[in-house]
Amino acid sequence: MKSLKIEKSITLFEEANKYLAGGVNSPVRSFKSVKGRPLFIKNALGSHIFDVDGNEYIDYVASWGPIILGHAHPEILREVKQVLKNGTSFGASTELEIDLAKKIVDIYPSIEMVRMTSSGTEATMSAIRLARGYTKKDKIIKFEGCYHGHADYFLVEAGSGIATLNIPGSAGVPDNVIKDTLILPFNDIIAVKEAVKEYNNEIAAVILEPVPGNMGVVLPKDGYLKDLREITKENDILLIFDEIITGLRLSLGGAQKVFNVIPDITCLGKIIGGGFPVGAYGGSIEIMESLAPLGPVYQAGTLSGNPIAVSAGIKTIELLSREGIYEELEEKSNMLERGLRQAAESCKVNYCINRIGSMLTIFFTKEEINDYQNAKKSNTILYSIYFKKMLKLGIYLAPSQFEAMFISLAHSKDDIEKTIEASYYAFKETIK
Ligand code: HOZ
Repeated sequence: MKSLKIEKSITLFEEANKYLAGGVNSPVRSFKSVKGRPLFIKNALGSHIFDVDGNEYIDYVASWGPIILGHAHPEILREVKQVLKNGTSFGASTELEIDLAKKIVDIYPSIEMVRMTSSGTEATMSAIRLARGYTKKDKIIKFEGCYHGHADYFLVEAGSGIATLNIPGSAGVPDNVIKDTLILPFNDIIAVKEAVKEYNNEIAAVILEPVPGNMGVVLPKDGYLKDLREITKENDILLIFDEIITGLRLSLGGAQKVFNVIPDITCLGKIIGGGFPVGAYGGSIEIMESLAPLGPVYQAGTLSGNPIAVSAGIKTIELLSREGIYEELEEKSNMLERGLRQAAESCKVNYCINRIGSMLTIFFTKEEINDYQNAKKSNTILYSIYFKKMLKLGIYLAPSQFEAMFISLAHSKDDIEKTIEASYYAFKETIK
C-alpha cells in the first residue's frame, strides 16, 4: 500500500501548534488517541473531503454529525448566499427565527416553544439551568459516557474527547460545581430508581443522549427510555433528551419519535444549523416561560438565532422532509453495516457493531456494548491501526473509538462498496 503523503498537513500542524493550543480548536480533532497527526482540510463536496495535500477521502465524520445532506449541498449554498446579501448578524429579531422555531415545534411533539443558541454546549447548559430554575431543585442525573458539551457540571465520566483522551474529567472544575451531578451507568434502570429514592425531592433533571453517540454508538435497552420517562414523571423530575446528534438524524423527530418517548426538554444542534454553528432547546410553554424576559431564568447570546445558521437549518429541514429520505439513509447504512460485518467475520476480528439509522460504531471487542464500562473494553490500539489503514485507503473515520460514523444522503453505493472493500484490507492488517 502506498503511504499517505500529508507533508502540507504536517507543516501546517507545526505552524498551528505555535498559535493554537495543541494546534487545534477542539481536542477530538487532534488525532492524539490514534497517535497520528491531524489532516488539514481544504474543501469538501458531497460525501468526499479533500486535504491540503490533495488527498481525497470518503468522509464519515460529517463534521461530527451535521452534514446529513452531504457537503456543500447546492440548495443550502443557494439559500445561504441569498440571506448573506442582507447582512450577517443583527443581534435583533428576524422573521427567519420564527420560521425555524415553527418547523421545530411542528416536528417535535415535546416542543411547544424554542430558544436558539449558537452551540450544543450552550443548549444543554441552558436546559439544565432552566430545569433547575423551573423545579427549584439543584441535583441532576447524567450517565457515564454521555457527552453534553463542556459545561463544568457535565465534565465527569463524559464521552467524546474526555473518553478519547481517557481522562475522568477536566481540571478547572471545582468539586463544588459537580457535587450536584449524580453519575450513573447508562441502561441501568435500577441505578436510577435507587438514586431517585436516595435523593428524594432534590433532583431537578435527568439528562441523557437517548441514543449515545459519544461513547461510540450505544443503543438504549428495550423499555429503558420509557422507564426513565415514568420514573421522572412520578417524581417531578424533568427528563431532558440531548438530541444534538440524534435530532433529525434518526428521524425528522429524532430519537424521541423513534422510541415514542416524550421528554420535557429537548436539546438540538448540529443538523438544525445545516453545517453552521447552532444550538436550540425547547419544551412545553409552561417550562419555557421560566426563561427571561418572561421568567427568572436568564440565558442570552449575541449570535443566537443567527440568520445564516437559521436559513441553512430551515432549508435542511425542508430537504429532509421529502418522501423516502430516511428510508434511503437506512438502506445505505444497512448496506454498510452488513458489509462491515462480513469483512470483520471473514478476517476473524473480534468486533461489535452498534448501529441505529445512519449512526454506526465498530468496537474492537466481541462483547456486547451497552454502556460506557463495556465500551471502554474495546481495544483502542486496534482501532487506531484500523483508522490509519482506512485513512491510507481514502476513508476518513473519526479519529477516536468513542465516536460515530455518520452516513449521509450523499454517500453513494459505490462509496459504501469502496469502504467495505477497504475494511477487508484494513481488518486483515489490523489483526496481523
Ligand atoms: N460531539 C462532538 C463529538 N462527538 C463534538 C466534536 C468536538 O468536540 O469537536
